[in-house]
Amino acid sequence: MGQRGSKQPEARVLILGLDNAGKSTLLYKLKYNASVITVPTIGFNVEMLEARRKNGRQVALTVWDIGGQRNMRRHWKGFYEDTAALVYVVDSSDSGRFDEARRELEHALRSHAGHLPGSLPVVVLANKQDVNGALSVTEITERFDFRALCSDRDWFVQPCSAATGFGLEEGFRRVAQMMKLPSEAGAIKDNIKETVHYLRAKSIISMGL
Ligand code: G3D
Ligand code: MG
Repeated sequence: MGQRGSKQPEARVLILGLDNAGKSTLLYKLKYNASVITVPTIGFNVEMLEARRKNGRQVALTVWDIGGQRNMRRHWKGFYEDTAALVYVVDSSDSGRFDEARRELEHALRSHAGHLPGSLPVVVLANKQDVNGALSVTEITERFDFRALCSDRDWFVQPCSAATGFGLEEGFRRVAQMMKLPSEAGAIKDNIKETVHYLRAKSIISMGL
């Protein structure tokens, strides 16, 4: 494998989901093990995380958390390239928005313009499990009918709570295990530059948290 063989593998992970699903809260809980006060993400947040693969090797994940408001969703496709796994966050306590959440996931997986590759693994994070009345993984799996939605992809539904941290590491370990690593090391960094360039061109700026 030459010199690059010893380099820690890198991969890009995309977090999508409706606004208020808990995407930013879980990203910062994982990164800093801290509960942060979030504001709706205008644009995106990006952080590096580490996760372990089945073979014991660490993988460096560049995790993109994209704003989920209605007017941001049309920009989701600007982030699809070179993504190794999709994390789709659902607010398990807000069943009134399940249809909308399912529709947006379906659109991301199936839309013709710039769709995600058919082999891309999907990990659904059934977030806010700490909330009274939150639906279980079984109920959510039925309501979303992931079997039909994800068809031939590898997919998995992980219960979690960004508030307590429960299930988050398991979820990302699953992500690291399911993804196929890009063959070229360093490709991710180039891709960040390209994406930032795309967003600048479209005048989408990151307000961060
Ligand atoms: P988003 O990035 O998907 O838009 P945020 O969502 O991370 O901004 O979270 C939206 C709201 O949900 C925040 O509350 C946040 O604290 C809350 N939240 C996120 N995850 C959980 C969780 O697991 N459990 C509970 N109980 N709340 C969660 P506010 O009140 O600041 O709007
Ligand atoms: Mg956010």
